[in-house]
Formats: sequence, structure tokens, C-alpha cells
Amino acid sequence: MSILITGFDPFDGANINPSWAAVELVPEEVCGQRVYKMQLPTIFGKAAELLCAEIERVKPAVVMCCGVANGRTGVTPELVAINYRQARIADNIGQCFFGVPIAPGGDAAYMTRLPVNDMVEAIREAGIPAYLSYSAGAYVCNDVYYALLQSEKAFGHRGLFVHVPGTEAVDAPKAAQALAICLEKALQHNIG
Ligand code: PCA
Repeated sequence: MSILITGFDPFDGANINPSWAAVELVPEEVCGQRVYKMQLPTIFGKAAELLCAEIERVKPAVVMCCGVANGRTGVTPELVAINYRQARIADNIGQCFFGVPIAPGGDAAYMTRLPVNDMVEAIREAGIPAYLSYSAGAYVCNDVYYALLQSEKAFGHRGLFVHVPGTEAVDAPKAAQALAICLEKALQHNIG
């Protein structure tokens, strides 16, 4: 049983993306399972395509994608991915969608089957701020999350998206610790 985790490259003129900084610090093994890591480009469509190709190659049991949500005050597991694109800013190749579906005619939304409330509780117990989020937005993170959950049937993984806040709210080592806690909960859930 392997694990795949992803973070994003910098976007909107930033020098770093705290999601990738955190992913890089997650141990190479969690609960005895190998952790594969991948950086995704902040590009509508392309990020999801690269992710699905890697899932097909690695065949992980659990896939956890991570992004930054500036302005949030804690680590936020995301419950839902919606079939919608709406961007305030262009992605890293200048694409900007407004009010269009990701998959025309596709399901309106998907929910993760992983135990997000247990994750929030466990992260808080470790002294790191966390809360459940009911919207991953409508930018590239949600785009990837929709593809991640939509492809569960085809590839057999369980997917989750987690937003980390800016480093002023939670620094990279703490964010990495929170991500590792999410993985532990996901694996316990998959085994149990
Ligand atoms: N956050 C953006 C996309 C890449 C990232 O790290 C988002 O929340 O959609």
C-alpha cells in the first residue's frame, strides 16, 4: 500500500508555495508505507492530467493533494470538490475561467470518503490549528480535487485535498506534521 502526496508550484507572483514546502518535509514513510511526492503546476486541466498519470503509474491506496489557502488560520482538510471553475487570477499559463464547469455534464460535486473530522481533531490535539473546510474554492486546487475524486473508481485510491494556510499562521514543519497526521488517519481508515 503506497501513498502519493502532492503540493503546488508558486503562483500569482509568489516565490514559494507553502504547500510544497510542507510536502517536502513529510517523512518518506508513514505507518510503514512508502510516500511518493509530486509537485503539480498551478495550471487548470494540466495539473489534474499529470496527477492522474502519476496515480495510474504508482497505484497508491491513498492520494492526498495539498495547496495553499492564504488568509486561512489553520490547516483545513476539504470535504467537497465542485464541478466549477471561477478564477480571480490567471493560472501559471494565463488561463482564467469564470463560471464554467470542469466536466460539462459531469457530477456536480464529490465528497471525500476519508475521515476528515478525525483528522481535524488529531491535528488540534497536536497543538496545530485546524478546521474542516466545506469549499476548496473554484481555482486550480478545486480542479485537481474534482479529478482526484472523480477518478477514484477508475484507479481504486481514496483521495483527499488539504489546504495549508500561509506560513505566518502555520510554519512548514508544523504544516508537514499536520499532513502526516492526515495520512495516518487515512491509512488507519483504509486498513480498518
Ligand atoms: N492554491 C491554489 C492553487 C495552487 C495553490 O497552492 C488554490 O487554492 O486553488
